[in-house]
Amino acid sequence: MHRLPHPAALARPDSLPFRRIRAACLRFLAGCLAAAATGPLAAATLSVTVNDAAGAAVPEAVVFVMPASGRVPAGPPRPAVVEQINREFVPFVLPVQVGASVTFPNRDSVRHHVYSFSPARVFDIKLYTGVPANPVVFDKPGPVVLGCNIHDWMVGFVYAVETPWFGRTAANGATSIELPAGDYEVRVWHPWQRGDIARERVKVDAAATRATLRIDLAPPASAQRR
Ligand SMILES: [Cu+2]
Repeated sequence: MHRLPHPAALARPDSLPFRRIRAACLRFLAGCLAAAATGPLAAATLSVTVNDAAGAAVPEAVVFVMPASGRVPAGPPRPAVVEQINREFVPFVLPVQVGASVTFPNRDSVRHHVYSFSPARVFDIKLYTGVPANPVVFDKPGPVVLGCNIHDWMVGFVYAVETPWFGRTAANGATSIELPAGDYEVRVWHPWQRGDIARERVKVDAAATRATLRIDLAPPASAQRR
């Protein structure tokens, strides 16, 4: 037999109705705090499109964003991977934050010998299959050209940037970067670009912000990838 709670029970702090009301109030307060957070440091999305001089989409461009304040948040860079698949580097271009570890797993049945002579990072992973024991740490900013001693046509790039906010353009020339609202300079790097890095100042607000940058490309004669 069910009994209704005595009216006095409703007023007790540990009664079920009271706990429900308290929980609803706490949810409301949490919502208010979240709404108050949409100030200058709210998360925002910056969508960047990269075109060439003829207006065509440029895939595999590195887009990175430097804060006008010069301050980037502390924290460990994300580790990354450059695979070797069908005797090619995948991805062709990899952006990383300075200090990031990159592993170079060989997914082929043949051996590769990955190396770089670039000033930003000289290294050499001698003939290997599978996953090398030690990652390579990219501790200086700038471009690093990857090659393979066995397969002359294999070429790839790691580009180390001094910011955690970066992306690589997809086939449509676009990438999106999540970052706090604020003032930034957007920069674009591509291995085939002519001239200096493309730059543009943008103000990113809580709504989606868009920027389109144009770069001049000069693909090398050997750009025909296998
Ligand atoms: Cu190789």
